[in-house]
Amino acid sequence: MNSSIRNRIVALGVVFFSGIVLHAQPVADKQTSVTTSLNGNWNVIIDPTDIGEWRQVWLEQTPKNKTDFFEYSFDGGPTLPVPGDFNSKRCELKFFEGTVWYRRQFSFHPQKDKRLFIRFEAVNYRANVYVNGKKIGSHEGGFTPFQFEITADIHDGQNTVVVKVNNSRSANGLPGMGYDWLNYGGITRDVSLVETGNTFIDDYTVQLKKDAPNIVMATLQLNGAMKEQNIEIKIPELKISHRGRTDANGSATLEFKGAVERWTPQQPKRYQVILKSETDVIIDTIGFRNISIEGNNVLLNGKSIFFKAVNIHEEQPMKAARAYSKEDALVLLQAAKDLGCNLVRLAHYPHNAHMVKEAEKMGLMVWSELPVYQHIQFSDSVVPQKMERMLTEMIRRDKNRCGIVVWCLSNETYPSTPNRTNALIELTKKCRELDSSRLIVHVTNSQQYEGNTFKISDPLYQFSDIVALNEYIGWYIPWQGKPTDTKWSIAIPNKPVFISEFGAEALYGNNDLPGDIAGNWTETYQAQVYKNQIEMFKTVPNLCGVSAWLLFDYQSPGRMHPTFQHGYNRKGLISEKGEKKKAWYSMRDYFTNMK
Ligand code: GCB
Repeated sequence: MNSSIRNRIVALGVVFFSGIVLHAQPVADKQTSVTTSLNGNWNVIIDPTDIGEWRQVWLEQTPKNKTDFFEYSFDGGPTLPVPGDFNSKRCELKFFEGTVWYRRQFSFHPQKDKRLFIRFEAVNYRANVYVNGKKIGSHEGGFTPFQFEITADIHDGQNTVVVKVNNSRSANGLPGMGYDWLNYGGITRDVSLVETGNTFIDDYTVQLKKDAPNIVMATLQLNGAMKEQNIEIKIPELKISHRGRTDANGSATLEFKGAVERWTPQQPKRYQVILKSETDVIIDTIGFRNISIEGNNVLLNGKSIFFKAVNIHEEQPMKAARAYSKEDALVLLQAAKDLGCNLVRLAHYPHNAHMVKEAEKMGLMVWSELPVYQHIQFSDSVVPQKMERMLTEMIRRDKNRCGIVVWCLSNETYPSTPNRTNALIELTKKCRELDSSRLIVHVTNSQQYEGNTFKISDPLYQFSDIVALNEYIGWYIPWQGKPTDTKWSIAIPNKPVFISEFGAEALYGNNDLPGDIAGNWTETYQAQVYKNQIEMFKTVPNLCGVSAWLLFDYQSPGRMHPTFQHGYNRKGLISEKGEKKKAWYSMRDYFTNMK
């Protein structure tokens, strides 16, 4: 079920929930879905030895006889807020990687001819879900939504959901064992109950046909017994109303003319779109745009565009916590806007839906990425399956968000890892099958930099719409000549080139030590790296954009220098307290002085 919209039709009908009565008015007919939030404080059991599995804590047993006892209980223990990571909430969990059991009780009155789903916007990393003592399902992957139907498992009255959350790393996980950010675990995004009619609109796509400025393509998929229905798509502002009928599989594809004003960073125009079947109604806010490659250029709505970008981790720097809310999104995105950006690279996993929606509203293009990061065990047969599932979940959630212009499928994987290139080529094909309307990109760091020349020949670039590379010249690798004399030898010379990461570390306010020594972590050193990089950009053939690494300093336990890092990756242009470093000004000037 597509979430974005159902959240907009929240609180329709009357739902009794945890003693709270939510009043609601159906938008259209009575079968329209009703979403009830399960956010709030959940009881938890912290289980560092993973013994809760053996004790079957989801059964929530309590003594019946005088001689009975059970060595666990949710009652009387701590609570944790949902949504939210657990690491930032209790000091003993700061670096915890293991199991936490969450429990929520709620009261519910099922209605005849309705179906009920429990939906999680994200749980990092593994989730086993139990309703009223019965295992409903499990999910792996920390950054994409999932749901289970619980129509047959719900009671009239009091109900309980227990979720076993485990954020331990595993060699065949995505990401795998090693990554440069804090592994925030927990029920990190919203949880809701979604009540639908027997047959409902489960999925839909509304977008411009590739390369056509005024032809709208729409698909609609019903879920339920009444597969064949009359459907209608309306864009009231344009007085568009287009009718069709779903087939025996509950699917329909429509194509119609629409003189839409296209979405741009300057005018992020979006329209109310209404999708109706005989049993359901969806209302969404959708923008329309075309993104394509022509020769060495990236075109937005047929015009060449330069990506002025910054990388962002999903961390609220001032709270030192996983970002999850609209307010958190606005803090991060406004900072990107202030820097002069027109695109945000949401590194290195799909961020929450608020980030994507708010960026779109503000006129920021979005680069959305899978957590296929560095050390992935591509030769383990389960890894390609996990990649494909995460890809499907990422696209399904966000395919109607026109702000997303790039699906990035991997970051810095190594050509020498067994089965890497083959597995990523297959993933690229799958992505094109699911959505060929956006740019599909792989980021690599496999180039050689010798004698002031970059040599780029990763085989993956043949399958990527742009050549996207991370390079840290001036920081991890010293300059080997004047930045303006840099030479490029690119094995695939006819594609746009994007510098997806560059940068250096600096501790904000650290300006007294000599500024020409990397190990002093000064703002001056970082700013010089930026100035040199900006000079070097002039030498890059077919440059279609650059993305600084990164916006804010962020927590990364592997960054262990006690004076300068203290558990933070200090490559931020802004400190975790919101202070702008010298390099910020260089980058802002570069972006704002550009035509
Ligand atoms: C990279 C990675 C990024 C790291 C960054 C760094 O190349 O893509 O995740 O955090 O370098 O700071 O070293």
